Parts: sequence; structure tokens; C-alpha cells
Amino acid sequence: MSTSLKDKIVFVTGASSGIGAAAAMEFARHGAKLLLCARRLDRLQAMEAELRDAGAPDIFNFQLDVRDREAVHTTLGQLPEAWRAIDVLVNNAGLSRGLTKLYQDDIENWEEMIDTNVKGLLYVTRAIVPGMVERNHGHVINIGSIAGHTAYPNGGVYCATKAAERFLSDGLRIDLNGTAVRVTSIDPGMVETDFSRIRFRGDEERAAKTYQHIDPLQAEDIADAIVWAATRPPHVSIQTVVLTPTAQANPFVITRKS
Ligand code: NDP
Ligand code: 8X3
Repeated sequence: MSTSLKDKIVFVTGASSGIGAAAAMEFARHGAKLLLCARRLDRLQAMEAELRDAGAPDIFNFQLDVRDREAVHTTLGQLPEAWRAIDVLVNNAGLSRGLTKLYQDDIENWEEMIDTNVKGLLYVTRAIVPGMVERNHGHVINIGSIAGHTAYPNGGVYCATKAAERFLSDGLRIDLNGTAVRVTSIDPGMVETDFSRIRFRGDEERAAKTYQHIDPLQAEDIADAIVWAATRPPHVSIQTVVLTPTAQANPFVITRKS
């Protein structure tokens, strides 16, 4: 029997856009209470009415930059009492910056990716998982990527952050063995979100080319996989889900329609 998400507390990082926003919507449809954070609080607030209409019984939005170790510690340590017993954590906040040969790349790009995708994920995990262990209940769902399985040209550091996510998920699962807390890594290929706009710093034309002449994954496809993993019965641990557009076999093998 599947696990009900009704009135469960689901915390999604980076919920203001793309996969995080779609995951929030899918969890809302399952009746979950939503704890949502991002840097753009206004975007979270703009989503609230729709999420309530979709079925979220309660929502708590807050601003958080996951790179800020102190802010993560303080904000998550001081959540209102009613929001502390988190059932599902979705570590989604992440980004890529640039597509450049590693030996020529801008070091600030590296730091932003590592600080967000690796250190940010770790800070949030460190703040939330002890409570899950104490309650012997919980599920951590990390958003990885096929980039963490296969490195591709000019993306070495982004790929390394997602390879780190993969091993952090494995390591955490090992350390949690013997508890009821589960860890899942959801590893998508190309998903049409703001991801490429952020990667190319607003260069719309270059971003659009990423998804040209293929039928890319949509954020809702990933949300579907996240919620599927979260609703498996307690004795089932979905360790990794790898999903790509049908037109994409791996980062290199992609068939475009023309
Ligand atoms: P979007 O750019 O649409 O969303 C990224 C989200 O992350 C935004 O809500 C953003 O919120 C948040 N975020 C970024 N930096 C921070 C930060 N420092 N603190 C808090 N929140 C932050 O991209 P996607 O939805 O595509 O990306 C979501 C995840 O999916 C990422 O981890 C990405 O690596 C991964 N992924 C994406 C794929 C794709 O092809 N799109 C494929 C595989 C994985 P805000 O700016 O408001 O803080
Ligand atoms: C994002 C997918 O292949 O563009 O993680 O790096 S890819």
C-alpha cells in the first residue's frame, strides 16, 4: 500500500521555479503541508493561493539562501513548532553556471555551483536529518542529474557537483541504515526550466537552443517521479531514479527532430 502524504510536512528547497515549484504543486495535490524556501520570497508568495487551491492544507514560505551556512542553521533551527517534524525533505535548490573548458573557467562560477549544489545541500541535510532520525521517520529526496553519472565537455564542475550529490545520497543512505529514514536521488536529463537561462545568465537564444527540436522533460515529469518515490510503502527504498527525454540516451546521444 502506498504511503499517504495527507497532512505530511514536505520541505522543498528552491521551490520558486522549475522542478521545485512543480514538486510543491504535486505534493499539494496529495494534501501535504508545504514548507517552501528560495531566495525569491515574492515568487513563493505568488504561488501560495494556487497551491492552497490544489489541496495544500497549510503553507509556510520563507526566504533562504542555502549557501549561507549560518542562515540555514538559524532559520531551520527556529522553525515554528508546528513545522519542525518534517516528513519529506526535497533538496532541490541548485544551478549551473557557464559552459566553458574547465581550465579556462571563471572560478566564481565554480564556487557558486559548489556552494549551492554541494555545500547548500549538506547544510540543509545536517539541519533536518537529525530530527528524522530522532523520530525514526522521514525521507530525503535529493535532486541529482545524469550529469552526475557522465561528465560532458565544458561542464566538468557542474557534473562534479552532481556526482557529489550522488555519493552524498549513497553515504547518507548507508549512515541511516537501521533507521526508517529513506534516501532517494532523482537524476534527470534535460528538463525545460529556467536552468539554461541561469546557466547562460539570461542569454535566451542560447538557453532555448538547449531544448530545440527535442521533446524535453518538463518540471512536472520530475515532480511526478519525486512524489512517486515519496509515496512508496515504508519498506520500499527507491535509491535512484534516472529519467531522460526519450530523445536523450545520455548527455551526448540526443536525436533532434531536424
Ligand atoms: P530553475 O532555475 O528553474 O530552479 C532552480 C531553483 O533553485 C530556483 O527555485 C532557485 O530559487 C533555487 N536556488 C538556486 N540557488 C539557490 C540558493 N542559493 N538558495 C536557495 N535556492 C536556490 O532550475 P531547475 O528547476 O531545473 O533546477 C532544480 C534542480 O534540478 C537543480 O538542482 C538542478 O541542478 C537540477 N537539475 C536540472 C535539470 C534541468 O535540465 N533543468 C536536469 C537535472 C537536474 P531562487 O533563485 O529564488 O533562490
Ligand atoms: C542538468 C542536465 O545534462 O543539462 O543537470 O547537465 S544537463
